[in-house]
Amino acid sequence: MSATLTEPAPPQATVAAPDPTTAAAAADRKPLTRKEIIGDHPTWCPGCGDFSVLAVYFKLIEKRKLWHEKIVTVAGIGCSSRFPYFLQAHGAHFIHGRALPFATGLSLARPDLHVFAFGGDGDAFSIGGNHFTHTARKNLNLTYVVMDNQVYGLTKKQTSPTSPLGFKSKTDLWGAVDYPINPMKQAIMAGATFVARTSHTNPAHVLQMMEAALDHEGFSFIECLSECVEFYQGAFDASNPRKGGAFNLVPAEHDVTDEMAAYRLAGEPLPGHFGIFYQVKRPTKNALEAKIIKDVREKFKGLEDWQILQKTFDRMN
Ligand SMILES: Cc1ncc(C[n+]2csc(CCOP(=O)(O)OP(=O)(O)O)c2C)c(N)n1
Ligand code: SF4
Ligand SMILES: [Mg+2]
Repeated sequence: MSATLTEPAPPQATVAAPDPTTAAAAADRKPLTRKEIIGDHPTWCPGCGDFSVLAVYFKLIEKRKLWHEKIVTVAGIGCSSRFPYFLQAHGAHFIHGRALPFATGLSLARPDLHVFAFGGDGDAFSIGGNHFTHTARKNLNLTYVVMDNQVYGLTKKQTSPTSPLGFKSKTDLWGAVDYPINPMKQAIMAGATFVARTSHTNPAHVLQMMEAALDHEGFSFIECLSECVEFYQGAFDASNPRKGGAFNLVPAEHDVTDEMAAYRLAGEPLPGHFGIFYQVKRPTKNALEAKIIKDVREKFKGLEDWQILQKTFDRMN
């Protein structure tokens, strides 16, 4: 079958608007305040860990002067995935498990933006498990924060892929029998180039991890323990000093480029350690694809993109 492309209509003449993103304009511009970016009133249960993550995201936007035209916030489906509703900003509450493919398209099409994806353990590792692996290995330039509560919260307590063995839920009345996924191991093994762990109980640390993720070029993954007070209360008490637990930082001597060392940290039982487990540099899919596009345009100088595409279709006939 052959495809025939027709010449697109010439672009309409537009009046150039002043570019608010130039360095000079940016220096004068005030950061967005929480008041300016807060959207719908969060509908989470009182005490839900997700409140803390949202508050930190507001802080990040303000602190790092992330203006509306510079970021997009996307999510799948779940309590945690309601995130984009609670922001007055560009974003999408997408299909269950599909936040990452949506974010991938955005990241590739608009390399000038920073794309943040938020979601839950079910969204990320059940229905979206396949997408997680491939987004990580492709090293897309975006940040993914998984608010892990070890349960399906929105649908009222089913076993999630991170629920521990023995966890009693509406789908495992006698206790979970399936061995849980370890998100940190999963991310390292899949090829993520930035892998960090934090907890909603320590907002300053969440902010630190989000800033480091923002500064990382490539796929940055943060597992944020976020308690579901309704359906899995006390799940992370062992890591909460206010509940007698311990919030241990990754040891200073840990080498973040050592994959095996990161894997060992990831294998520790609760409370484990918090911080950046793994961080390496590898070319992003964004950069690799941009180079292919540039080279092809140079090779076919004088042709429009659609003509290059037509030529390719014709050759494949
Ligand atoms: C295709 C599809 N299957 C199932 C559902 C029902 N569903 C909605 S959210 C969810 C799981 C949510 O769990 P998680 O991602 O851990 O988010 P949480 O609510 O815990 O934050 C499920 C199974 C759906 N919306 N779409
Ligand atoms: S059900 Fe759980 S995860 Fe959902 S809003 Fe309530 S406390 Fe948070
Ligand atoms: Mg969950």
